[in-house]
Amino acid sequence: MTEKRIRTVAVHAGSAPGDSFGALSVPIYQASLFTFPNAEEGAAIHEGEAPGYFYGRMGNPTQAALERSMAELEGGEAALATASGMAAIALALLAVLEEGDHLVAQASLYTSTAALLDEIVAPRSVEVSRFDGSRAEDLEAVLRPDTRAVYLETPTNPTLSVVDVERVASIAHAAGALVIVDGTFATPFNLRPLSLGADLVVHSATKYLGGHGDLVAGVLVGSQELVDAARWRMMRVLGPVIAPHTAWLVQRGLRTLAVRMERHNENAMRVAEFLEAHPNVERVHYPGLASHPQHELARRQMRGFGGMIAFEMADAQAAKRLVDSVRLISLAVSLGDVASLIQHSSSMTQSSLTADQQRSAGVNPGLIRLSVGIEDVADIIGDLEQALRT
Ligand code: LCS
Repeated sequence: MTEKRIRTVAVHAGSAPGDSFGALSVPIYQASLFTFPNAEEGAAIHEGEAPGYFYGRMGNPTQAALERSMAELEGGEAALATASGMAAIALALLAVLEEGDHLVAQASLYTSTAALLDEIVAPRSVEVSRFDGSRAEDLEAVLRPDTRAVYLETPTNPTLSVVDVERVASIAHAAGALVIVDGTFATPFNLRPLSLGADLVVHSATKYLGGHGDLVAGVLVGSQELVDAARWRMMRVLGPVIAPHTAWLVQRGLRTLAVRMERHNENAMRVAEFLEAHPNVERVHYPGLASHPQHELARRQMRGFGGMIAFEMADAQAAKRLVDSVRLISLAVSLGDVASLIQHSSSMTQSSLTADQQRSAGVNPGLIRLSVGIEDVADIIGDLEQALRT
């Protein structure tokens, strides 16, 4: 997809169901059920042999508009919107894995995803092996004949490590394994994992896709076959459906995804450069900086480097003092909001990890995660400058 195309797709994708009085914005179908003209048609809709809807857990026209948008933005055949990002991840994994399968997962993952693997997936007879996602060359050694899937996140939460999706996909496919990528930090504006060979992309739409900190949602995108498995085998029995109004809010967020991401990318680059030059900051993790270990890969693989930065202060005390001193930037978890957000990782999003787990995930006591918003970058830098003086 060319530059021009993705900006246009973001604005127009998924619009225009034919019978909505010409409304340019997709209507919110606040309906849990849909009537049938007759028994034969009702049966055909249930069998998936005729287009249409029957019950809100299995789909809704507003949800379908969002799903068409995300499929087009990611370049996938189909999508399934869900009640949260964790629901999308869980449905994707459960749709793909069978008892007795082997799963290879990146060592460093968002904490709740890691907990899903350790506490829900592994105890149900799926063996989980880990590999360092920044070293694609290590993957081959952990793959086995029974490896069903490789699960990745890029860039990673919170340390912004970058995975070579194309290389991982070619190694995984050669061994007969599928590749699932959490693209939350990048969004389809900055990275399109399916075009690099991934089989499924999952997102927390709570973040950049919605973009305004006013909803919780998720989405998975991939082949019709995999998305059908997630919807008909997993959504049907587990039920984490997206509400019609939430689907509408995400769809509205997508309309401005390209302009927001351009500003997030630009602002974060400037903020990362400012932080890297500051004497009180020990280290900055941002894929756009030449000092990032996978900078060249990120340049090759991503349209922009994203709005997320991690940086290290001398210790937990200095980090806490900084997050307590910002005025414009909000002290909060989550990310991808139009407003800038900051958090102290080891005592917040990564607090459920043991000290050892934090260390091996690169979450040092002084680590701060900054979600750079779309405000005037001079004001963001000004706020950090005054907070770093305290
Ligand atoms: N994937 C990534 C990369 C995430 O960062 C999150 C949430 C999820 C999935 C889960 O999505 P949710 O169910 O929340 O929509 N990350 C959060 C974080 O870093 N702080 O608060 C939530």
